[in-house]
Amino acid sequence: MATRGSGRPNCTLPQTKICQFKLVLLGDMAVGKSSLVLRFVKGQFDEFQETTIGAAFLAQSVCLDDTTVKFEIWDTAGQERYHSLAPMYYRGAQAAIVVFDITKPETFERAKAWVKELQRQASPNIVIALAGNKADLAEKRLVEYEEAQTYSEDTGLLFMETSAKTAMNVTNCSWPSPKRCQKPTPRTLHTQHDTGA
Ligand SMILES: Nc1nc2c(ncn2[C@@H]2O[C@H](COP(=O)(O)OP(=O)(O)OP(=O)(O)O)[C@@H](O)[C@H]2O)c(=O)[nH]1
Ligand SMILES: [Mg+2]
Repeated sequence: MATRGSGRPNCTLPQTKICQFKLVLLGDMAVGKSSLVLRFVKGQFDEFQETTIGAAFLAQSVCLDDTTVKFEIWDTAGQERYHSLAPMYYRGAQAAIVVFDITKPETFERAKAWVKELQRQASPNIVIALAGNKADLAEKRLVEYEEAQTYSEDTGLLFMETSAKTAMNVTNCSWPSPKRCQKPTPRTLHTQHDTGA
């Protein structure tokens, strides 16, 4: 979810382009979706992160070279009773991060179901990334890295193991961003001069 190495959360240089980027997080309950967002947006981690009700919206601007990328992040609720709301959040999204917990195989199966749903119902251009979260709990691992990587390769997903707790692959990695995505994605791309911003 974090940006590439050149990303800077606080832009000090004049930026020439602004790019809005809608990102949605999906996955079973308690896999760490909100924790990944909290780590990305605020650089924090909470051992007692509360379950999400419905969905939460967060925004984060990041500078990538000469572009200010405005991430619009929809952090959805993993509880089954909120499943029917999900299309509202992934509709129009340029990227989705489907999260599972490497210590809970059933969450990996749930992640596969989310990937199928996205591939059937989301925008055909959506970039899907799979995140095997809680990588810090290596001693409790029940989903092997290779298994998730092979599945991702076969299904055409980006794959990464993460830890919201240690910030592994959250703050300096190649999560989906307009530059990472091969497909043409930005919903709006214009100069500050154009907008008067
Ligand atoms: N050890 C460890 N714990 C984590 C990690 N990420 C999240 N947690 C913990 O896992 C629990 C659930 O995290 P959340 O971020 O609330 O999970 P969620 O996917 O948003 O859950 P819902 O909102 O119910 O769908 C919390 O107690 C977190 O502190 C991680 O990378 N490592
Ligand atoms: Mg949550």
